[in-house]
Amino acid sequence: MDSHTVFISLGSNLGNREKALKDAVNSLSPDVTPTAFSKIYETPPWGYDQQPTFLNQVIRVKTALPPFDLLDKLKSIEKDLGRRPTFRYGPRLIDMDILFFDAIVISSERLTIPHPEIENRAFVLVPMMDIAPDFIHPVSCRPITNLAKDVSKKKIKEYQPKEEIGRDHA
Ligand code: A4P
Ligand code: MG
Repeated sequence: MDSHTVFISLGSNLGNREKALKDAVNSLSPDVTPTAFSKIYETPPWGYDQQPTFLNQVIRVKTALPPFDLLDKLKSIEKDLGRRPTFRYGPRLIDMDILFFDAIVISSERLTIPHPEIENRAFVLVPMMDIAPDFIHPVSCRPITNLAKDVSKKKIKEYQPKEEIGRDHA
């Protein structure tokens, strides 16, 4: 079976945000295997600013699922974790977006790959820098390091996971 390399962005700004990211990652198996994790970042809301700050993370995964099956899997995880429909760019318990899928380009109503807003989102580019700075955007042909130069990183703060802090002091 073909194994694909995929980058997925995780975001949460409601409830226990750190737990939501962790639960999302733990729900991926057995079809989807995480192979790299960025740090977690606290980021100001983008697109609609009257809402709480987000935690964001990007993970690299391996999977044999084709793109639309992976999308269905991510949407069903969002639902299982209790995400309720809100509005575009609005608050959410968990959001899982496919950023890149190998070097595939898809433009359909249900799925656009690469994700169309990557170039405008520091909350995606900063975590991508942690795990794949040399990855080349298959449409613009620019590496992540180069794309990251064009966004303001001022308000993107590294987040200290609370569970790790708890363990350190146990
Ligand atoms: N869809 C198309 N392409 C993709 C893709 N590459 N990955 C479709 C995932 N889904 C994709 O998504 C709506 C539909 O997009 C899906 O049903 C799928 O068929 P959704 O997640 O249900 O709705 P949404 O998230 O409200 O809309 P949208 O336009 O996807 O919003 P975004 O782009 O996800 O933005 N600010 C910060 N700081 N951090 C964030 O994480 N997130 C958002 C949401 C806004 N502001 C944010 C953050
Ligand atoms: Mg989304």
